[in-house]
Amino acid sequence: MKARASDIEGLATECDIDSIGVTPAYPVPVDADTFTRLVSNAPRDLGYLAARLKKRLDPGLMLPGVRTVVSAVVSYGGALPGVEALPPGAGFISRFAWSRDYHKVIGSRMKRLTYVIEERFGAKALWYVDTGPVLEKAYAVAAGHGFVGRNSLLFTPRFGSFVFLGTILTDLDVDAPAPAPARDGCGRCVECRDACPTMALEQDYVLDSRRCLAHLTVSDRNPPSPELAPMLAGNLYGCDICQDVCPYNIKAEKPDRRDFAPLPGLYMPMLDDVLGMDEDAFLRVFGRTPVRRRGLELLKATAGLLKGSSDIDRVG
Ligand code: B12
Ligand code: SF4
Ligand code: SF4
Repeated sequence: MKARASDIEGLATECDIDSIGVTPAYPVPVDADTFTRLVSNAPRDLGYLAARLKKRLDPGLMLPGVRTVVSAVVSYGGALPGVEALPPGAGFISRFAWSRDYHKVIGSRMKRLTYVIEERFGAKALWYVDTGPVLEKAYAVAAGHGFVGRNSLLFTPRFGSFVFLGTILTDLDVDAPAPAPARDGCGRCVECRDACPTMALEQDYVLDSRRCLAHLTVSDRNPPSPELAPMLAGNLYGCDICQDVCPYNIKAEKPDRRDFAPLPGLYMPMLDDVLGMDEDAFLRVFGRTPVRRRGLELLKATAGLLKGSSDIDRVG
C-alpha cells in the first residue's frame, strides 16, 4: 500500500505530537565518511555510537525493506529561566531531565503512532526515541522539520531547539517530497560557541563530546575531574547553555506543558540537599527522571565540585 505524506502528518495531534515529517529512508542523509570520522572521536562511554555504526548508516539493517522514515517533534522547553537564574548554593538540572524520563513520555506517543501506522496501512514499523541506532537529527532535517545549528542541535521554526525527537522506520511506501536542501540557519551568529563554558563548539556544527558538560555530567561513568570545577557554570546534570543563548530559542514559542514541568525538587536543587541524600531520598526525588541512571555517587561528585567552586567564588 502507498500512503501520502499528508496522511501520516495528519496523525500528529491524534498522537500528542507537535509535528510529524516524512522522508525516504534512502539515501541516508549524512556523509558516511564524515559521520564515521566524527563518531570515531567519541569518548569511551559513547562507544555505542561506533559499535552500531553500520546500522546507523543503513536503516535496512534494523528493518529489512524499510522505505520511509517518519520523524516526530515534541516541544519540552517551557518558559522557566535556565542556569542564568541559579540562586547561590543551587545546581542546575537540564530541562530534558527535570521531568519524567522523556524516553518513556515520548516513547508512549511514538508507540501509539507506530500502532496507528501499522493498523491503518498494514505496514511494518519500528519506533525509537534517542536510544536506537538512528540518525534522528539528520532525518528530522530531511523530513522538513528545520535545520541543524552550530551547536549541533535541530532547530524548528516554531519551538527552536528545545524539542525531543522520535523516529519511526517503516516499510510503508509514502509519497514524500524530495528532501529539502539543508539550510544554514545560523549565518554569522556564534553566540553558542562563545557561551560554551568548556569550548566544546570550536568546530562549526560539530560537538566535541569529550568537552561537553552534557556528556561529562550525564553519560561519563567517571567522576568529573577537579579541573572541570570552574567550567561547570552551575550545571549539576546536563547543560542547556548553548540553547539558552540562541536567538531562535529566545523568540521561540514556549508552551508550558505538565508532562515537562519540573518534578518537585528538580528545579535548581540546593547542593547541600543533594550532598546529604541517601539512596532512598535520591530515588524519591530523581527516581522517575533520567538522573536516576547517573546514580547518587556520581551526582554527588558533581555537586561536590560545584559547591567547592561556589565557596571559592564567595571567599574570592
Ligand atoms: C550521543 C548523543 C549525545 C552525546 C553527543 C551529542 C552529539 N552532538 O553528537 C551527548 C551526551 C554529548 C549529548 C548531549 C546532548 N543531547 Co544528545 N543525543 C545523542 C544521540 C543518542 C546520538 C547523536 C549522534 O549520533 N551523535 C554522533 C555525532 C557524530 O553526530 P550528530 O551531531 O548527531 O550528527 C551530525 C554530524 O554527523 C553532522 N555531519 C554529518 N556530516 C557532516 C559533514 C560536515 C562537514 C559537518 C560539519 C557535519 C556533519 O551532521 C549530523 C546530523 O546533524 C541522539 C539521539 C539519536 N539517536 O540521534 C541524542 C540527541 C541528539 N540528544 C538530544 C539532547 C536533547 C541532548 C542535550 C540537549 C541534553 C542536555 N541538555 O544535556 C545535549 C546537547 C549537547 C549539544 N550541544 O549537542 C536530542 C536533541 C534534540 C534536538 N533538538 O536536536 C537527541 C536527538 C535525542 C532525542 N531523541 O531527542 N547527546
Ligand atoms: S551543552 Fe553546554 S558544554 Fe555542551 S556544547 Fe552546549 S554549552 Fe557547551
Ligand atoms: S546561537 Fe547562533 S550559531 Fe548557535 S545555533 Fe543559535 S543561531 Fe546558530
